[in-house]
Amino acid sequence: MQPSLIFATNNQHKAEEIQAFLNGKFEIISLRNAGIDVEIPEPYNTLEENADTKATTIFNLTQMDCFGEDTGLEVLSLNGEPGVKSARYAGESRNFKANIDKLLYKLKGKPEREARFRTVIALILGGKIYHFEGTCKGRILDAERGSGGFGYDPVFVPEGADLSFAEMTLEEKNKYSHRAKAVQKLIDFLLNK
Ligand code: ITT
Repeated sequence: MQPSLIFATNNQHKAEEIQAFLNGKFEIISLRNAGIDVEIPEPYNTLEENADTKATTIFNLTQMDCFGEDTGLEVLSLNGEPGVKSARYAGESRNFKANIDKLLYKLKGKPEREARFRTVIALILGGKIYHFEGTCKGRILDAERGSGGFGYDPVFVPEGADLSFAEMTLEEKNKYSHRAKAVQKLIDFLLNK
């Protein structure tokens, strides 16, 4: 029998994406469904350390197998910004629209639009910690397109696609996405254990 895992996130969009990707084949329990209401800190300067903190916070509360993930958008011509600061790029209010406006302002007039999303998952299984990474290369648009998804999705077009992530269904986004790739590695690891 496969273990049930708690997903240490307060971001419902992430939980929905992963549920759509797993398509019922694997059980994960959201913090909401586990009845856990906790603010998870992410104070570090690397995705790895923040992912560890999310998983460890929930493990310490529940003693159950769990995973957390941290994701950043890394823009080449901005030296990897907003990166680990993606959620708070335009300030502590963590406002998606303000973050996009700041990004587009910084890229105004720049022809170089190359970027990638990077997700790091930290899994705690049997008290041990494991890491899985997924990346998705693409480019930043000049203006927002689409109303789906979350975060920077309206301004990101993945390599090999014409639509922005916000113009895609969850299933389409999962064909390209950093998060889906990291989750696939997590699943492969669990199935081969
Ligand atoms: P948890 O820590 O509770 O998981 P969070 O929203 O704080 O949720 P992150 O720190 O990993 O999660 O997110 C960083 C930000 O990066 C997030 O708020 C979005 O603005 C952006 N982001 C992450 N994944 C994204 C995706 O798939 N598409 C677009 N933007 C994304």
